[in-house]
Amino acid sequence: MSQFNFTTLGQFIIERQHEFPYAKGELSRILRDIGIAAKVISREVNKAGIAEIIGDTGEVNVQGEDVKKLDMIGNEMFTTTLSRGGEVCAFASEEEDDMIPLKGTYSKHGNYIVCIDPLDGSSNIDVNVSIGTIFSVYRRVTAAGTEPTLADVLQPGNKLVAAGYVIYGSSTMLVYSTGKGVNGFTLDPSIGEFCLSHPDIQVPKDGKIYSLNEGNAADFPAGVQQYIAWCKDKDKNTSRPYSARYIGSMVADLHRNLLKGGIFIYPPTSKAPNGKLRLMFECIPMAFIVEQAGGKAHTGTERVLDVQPKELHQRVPIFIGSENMVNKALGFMNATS
Ligand code: AHM
Ligand code: MG
Repeated sequence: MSQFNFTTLGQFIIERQHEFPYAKGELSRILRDIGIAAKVISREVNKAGIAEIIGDTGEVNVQGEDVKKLDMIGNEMFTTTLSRGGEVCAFASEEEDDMIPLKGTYSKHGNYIVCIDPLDGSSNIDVNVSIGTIFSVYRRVTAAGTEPTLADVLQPGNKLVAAGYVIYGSSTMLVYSTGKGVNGFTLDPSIGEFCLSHPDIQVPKDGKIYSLNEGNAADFPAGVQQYIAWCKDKDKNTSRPYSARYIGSMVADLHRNLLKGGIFIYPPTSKAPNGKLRLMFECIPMAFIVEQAGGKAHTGTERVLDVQPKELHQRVPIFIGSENMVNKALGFMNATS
């Protein structure tokens, strides 16, 4: 490919607008705004060490302003950007207890809801390891022009109109889907644009990587313990033993598995029967992306995208990634339940 022959995220969104469920340009503008917010967060992530924005809040900088943690910066960036547009009437964030009706001039008339985990993998922020942003977009169910309610947000994943993530890794990438496959864009810092680098991502049906926090194995259900033992068994025919890879950032672990094939599990544990990860902010959007790429995402009892959310910060266990690997793990779960 010539160095001048590239497609930016903005160009791609416009080219694909006709594929959107409601092709009025509103969703295109939301995706564009998310792309802009992601660039600003990427800049902040890159200078985190020198700008003293890791560590706790409550500090005051030399200008007398509060020093904000990166996750709060991410949160504010999205609220501000999405309020300005007028397509989004409400915003829900892993960083906020409640849903936030947006207060922009036109927000009430917006048809869309955006859910965000502004900076996922928080334990990795301070140690320069990959982190991410996860987003999802729903169409509101209450009438435009009225005050949005929790019913607008608490929709199952099978009602999503778009979802994606941004990974702040060795490069910054934005990966998203509007329900017509998955495409990945790499931020070219020299021109400040996300450029199409991974068109039509397909997750391999099989893989050789398993990712889970094995330190908690004693608290895992018998099915997960047996599946891990199976992953470690030697068998040339099935390329075992598999490799264990666990970054501790869901976005980074899943991004790798999406490209190379693999399974990511955050299982129920005896201490946390619903696992750790949030349905609305982490599991649903990532399940949407993985399914759109030909993979599978399950809670152990049902398809993640079919779970009817009951509360904003609900948690669910998750088995997600290459279809055959997820089926194998679920087989162990079923055999022991
Ligand atoms: P966070 O939202 O506080 O960052 O937590 C979510 C993260 C995921 O990115 C990651 O997969 C998981 O927590 C790791 O949890 P654990 O440290 O229990 O393995
Ligand atoms: Mg998170």
